[in-house]
Amino acid sequence: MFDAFDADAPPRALLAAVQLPDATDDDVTASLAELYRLAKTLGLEVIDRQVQKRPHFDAATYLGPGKVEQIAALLETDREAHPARTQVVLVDHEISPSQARQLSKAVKADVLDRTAVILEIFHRHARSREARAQVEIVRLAYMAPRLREMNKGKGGRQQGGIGAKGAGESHLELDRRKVRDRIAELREELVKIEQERVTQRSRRQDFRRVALVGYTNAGKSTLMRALTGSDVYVADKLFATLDTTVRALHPPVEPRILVSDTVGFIRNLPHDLVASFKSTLDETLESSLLLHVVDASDPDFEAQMQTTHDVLTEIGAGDTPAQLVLNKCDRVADPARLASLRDTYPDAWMISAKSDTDVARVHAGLVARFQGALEEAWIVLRHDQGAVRALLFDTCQILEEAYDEDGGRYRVSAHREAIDRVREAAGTQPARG
Ligand SMILES: Nc1nc2c(ncn2[C@@H]2O[C@H](COP(=O)(O)OP(=O)(O)OP(=O)(O)O)[C@@H](O)[C@H]2O)c(=O)[nH]1
Ligand SMILES: [Mg+2]
Repeated sequence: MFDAFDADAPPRALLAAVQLPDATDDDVTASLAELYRLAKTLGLEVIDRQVQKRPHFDAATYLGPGKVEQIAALLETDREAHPARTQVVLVDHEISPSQARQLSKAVKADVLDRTAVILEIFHRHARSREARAQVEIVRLAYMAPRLREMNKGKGGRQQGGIGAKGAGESHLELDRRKVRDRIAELREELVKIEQERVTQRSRRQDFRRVALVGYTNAGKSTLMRALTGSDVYVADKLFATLDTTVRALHPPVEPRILVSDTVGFIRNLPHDLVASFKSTLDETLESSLLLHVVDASDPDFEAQMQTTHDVLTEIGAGDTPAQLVLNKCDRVADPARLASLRDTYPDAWMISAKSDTDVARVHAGLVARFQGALEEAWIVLRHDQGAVRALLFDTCQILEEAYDEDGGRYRVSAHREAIDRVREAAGTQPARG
C-alpha cells in the first residue's frame, strides 16, 4: 500500500480519530498512542493528532465536515512548509472504501485506516512462505473493493506516493475473478504448508509445550531468547514477530520442555488477520501452558491483557491454563507501583526478561510446574529395540538404568502418555534377528 520511500524524507502523517460516546478520553488517548507507534513502525513522521467527539461516524467522510476542513487547512500549511513530502491521514478505525476515498479527496492527501496500517506492517514483516501467504490473502481481500473505489476517483490525485500501486502489486489491478483465483492459489499453498507442519507437530506430541502469548511488544521474543538460547528477532517495533518459532528450554531438562514464540496481539486486530493466522496460532492451541507476557511498564497494560484474553478466546485457547508474567519490571521505577502490582496479581511472575536471575526463575518455575505431572515407572527393552530406546530417551527422564544379556531396564520419570507410548512401541515392535 506504500511505495518505498526515502527514509530521510518519510511521508508526513496526521492521526485522526472519532471519539464515539462509549469511548472514554483514556481509551482514545491509548488508542491514538498505539496508532502513533504503528505509524513509527512504518517509518512515518507524525505531525499532529486530531480527535472529534461525535455520536457516530460521518457516513460520507468518517469525520464531520468541520473537522475535515480543519485537517485540510493543517495539511495545506504543512504542504507549503514541506512541498516535497507526501502526506497521509491515518484514521483510527476501520472505515469503508467510499469513506476513505471521499475523505482523501476532501483533505487532498492519502487516507489509510487502522486496518490498512496493520496490514502494511504485517506485509513488511512477513518472512516465511506461510506468513507471506497468510498476509497476502487478507491484503487482497482488503484491497480489492478499495481499488475499485480508487478507479471511481480516477483522474484525481491518486497517481504517486502512498496509496498508489506499489512494486510487485500489479496483480491487485486485475479484476475480481483474478483476485479470487489468486486467493484460492494462496489457500492451496497454505494447505500444503499446513500438512508439512502437521508432520512436524506429530513428532513433538510427547513433549511438554509452553507458548509465549501476549500483546505486541510485551517482550515475548526477548524471553524466548533468554529461555531457549535461540536467536529469534527482538525489536522495539510492533509486530516484530510474525512466524512461530519452537525451541527447547535451555539449559535442557529431561523430558524436554518446548517453548514457542508467536505473533503478538493488538486491540482491533483485524478479524480476517486472526482467522488467517489461525494455523500459526495452532501452536498456541496445542500447548499445555500459556505464558501470558505483559509489559507491566505500559500504563495501558490492563487493557492490553484484556485484548489478549479476547483474542485467545477467539482462537479457542481461552481455557488453556495460563501463567501471568508481568515483564519489564525493571522499567517500573516507582516501588509503590511494584508493590501494588504484586497485591493485584499475587500469582504473577514479576520479572525483567533482561535479567538473568529472573529468567532462571522462570526456567525453574516452568520445570516445577511440569514436574508435578510426572510419574515414575520401570521400562524393560530388548537390545534389538533401538528405535524404542531412542523414543524413550527423547521423551522420558532416565533416573536409573541396568543392563543384562537380554536388554536394559530403565527407571524413568515422564508423563503418563509418554510412558504408555514407549510401552506400546516396545510391545508391538517385531523382534529382529
Ligand atoms: N527494559 C526492558 N525492555 C524489554 C524487556 N523485555 C523486552 N524489552 C524490550 O521491548 C522491546 C520489544 O521486545 P520483543 O521481545 O521484541 O517483544 P515481542 O513481545 O516479541 O513483540 P512482537 O514480536 O512485536 O509481538 C524490545 O526493544 C526489547 O528489548 C524487559 O524486561 N525490560
Ligand atoms: Mg516478538
